[in-house]
Amino acid sequence: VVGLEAVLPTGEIIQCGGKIVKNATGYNLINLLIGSEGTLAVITLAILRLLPLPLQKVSLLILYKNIESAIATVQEIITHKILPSAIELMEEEAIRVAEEYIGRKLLFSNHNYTCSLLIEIDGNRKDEVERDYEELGKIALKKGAIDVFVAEDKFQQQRLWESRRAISEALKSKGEVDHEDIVVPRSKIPDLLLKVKEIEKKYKIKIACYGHVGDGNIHVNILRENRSKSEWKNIIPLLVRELFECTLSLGGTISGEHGIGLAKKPYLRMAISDQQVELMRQIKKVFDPNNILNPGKIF
Ligand code: LAC
Ligand code: ZN
Repeated sequence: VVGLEAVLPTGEIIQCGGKIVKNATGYNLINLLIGSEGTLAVITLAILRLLPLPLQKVSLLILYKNIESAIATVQEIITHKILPSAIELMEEEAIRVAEEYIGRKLLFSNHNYTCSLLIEIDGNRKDEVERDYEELGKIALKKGAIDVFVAEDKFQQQRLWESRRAISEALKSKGEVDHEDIVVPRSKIPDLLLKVKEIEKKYKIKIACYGHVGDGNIHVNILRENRSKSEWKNIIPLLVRELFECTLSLGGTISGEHGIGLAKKPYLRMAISDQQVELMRQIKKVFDPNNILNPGKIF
């Protein structure tokens, strides 16, 4: 985002940035507004810097018997100078629910697997993209993948990504879900997922993970299933706190992309200092002295 027009809660209209690719003029209000969850201003125009679409694109669906092999693959990719445009993790539970939701099986669903990686590689040269996905496939198999499916044509790629995109809605359709959005340094993903598995056992609760493992950002979905509402209400804060403590101790934080809103508000001070919260409160006051934009959110 290189430019914004925004209406302040006090009624003035401000312009930040513009059709320029560089800008170091004063504080970076663009990013402040982008990250403000609608609490500082109403954005009425955004100027985006567009990137040309890559000419070549390939998606790989890789199936694994255990999550450790999937994570080992991710680690190896990161150290191998291959730069996929996406590395997504999908646990079997999440895939199963998505398949049910869209009424169609994912490729390979007759295999016996517990998790998968969906990887996209793009570039402008076919030979380079091919070289990368062949190398990636080799890495995956070396790390214990059951099978690697390469989707070269658009239709197959769309089908794979459609399943991935359906997961969030599909999980919600199954009943109450507590949806977390934690992020850790990419090298800490194995520790984090081990902790999730430990929590799943400890609380005897079903947890389906999926998400942007290539960014260290995992969506942890805790499913209520048949548990009573009152038991659920007691368990969730304990469980979430334990998960967040681990996330923070690994150098991560409690939201990678969804924000704090109301749901994560009780946990904000686990992640940032009182001093920082106070600074943010002051910023909120300067922009919105009457507290009319998304009051009560974040803090
Ligand atoms: C996703 C949304 C929920 O990754 O962030 O599907
Ligand atoms: Zn996401």
